[in-house]
Amino acid sequence: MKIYKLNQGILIQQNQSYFHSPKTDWDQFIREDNAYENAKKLIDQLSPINYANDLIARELDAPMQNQELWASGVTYIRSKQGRQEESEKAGGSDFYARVYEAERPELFFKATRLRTVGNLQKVRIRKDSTWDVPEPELVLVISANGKIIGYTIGNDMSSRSIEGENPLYLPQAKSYDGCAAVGPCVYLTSEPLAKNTLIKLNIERGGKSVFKGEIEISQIKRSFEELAGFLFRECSFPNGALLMTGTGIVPDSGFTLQSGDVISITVDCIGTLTNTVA
Ligand code: DO4
Ligand code: MG
Repeated sequence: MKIYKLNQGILIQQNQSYFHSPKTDWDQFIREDNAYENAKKLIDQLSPINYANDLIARELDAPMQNQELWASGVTYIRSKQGRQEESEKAGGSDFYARVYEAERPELFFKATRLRTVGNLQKVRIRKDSTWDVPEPELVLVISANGKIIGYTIGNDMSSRSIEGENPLYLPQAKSYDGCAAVGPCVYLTSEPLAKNTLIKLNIERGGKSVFKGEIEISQIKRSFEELAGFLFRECSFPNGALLMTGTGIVPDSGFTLQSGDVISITVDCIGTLTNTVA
């Protein structure tokens, strides 16, 4: 089942049918452990609509209201390698190897709703950065009690020049206006995702693909429950939280994003998140 956050209320998609609930509050919906069962109950009270595409075109919002967006780091071997390369000169590379193996994962605060955009909106590159990449990531949608209730797609926009200069600059490399995109919807499920679920990235420039990559979520070093468990250890989230699970796709060092690039991230069971670089 897929849930789209609208400017007012939500749209529920079950198979090919859509149901509109204009009064459902996003925070109230996301904070509940039984969001999936609640969505099913809502469907029982509603009639299918035939204007879903129109609603999505006019009203679609990022699937986030008063949730904080957090992110996990160095959860795939490719991220560890990319980070070790970029920080070699600064002498920071050892930290990435250590965090990859450590019991405690790297978790960092990414953004509030203010700095996050939804599907088809513009992500940004910092003006003081010279080397920039998107990070295509599966995002856990977590209830107030710490239960994973669903999944969405995220883009953890990252400045490799700033992070590579000194790992202590991570918050500046990662958090700025337009630094994150999430959407287009939340895939609500009571089952774990299939291990062979693919995260696919395509970057187009002037109508031509300039980078393509894909990774299976089975390649992640840690379980999703472990990441969510660490996040909720000492932080409370009364409206639930979103947690990016890390990137397994890092373009080679010759690649940097440019204004006008179109970034599309696809996870088949969720959809495609598309954003243009401002
Ligand atoms: O260690 C820095 C950030 C890592 C990250 O964002 C990722 O692995 O996805
Ligand atoms: Mg990342």
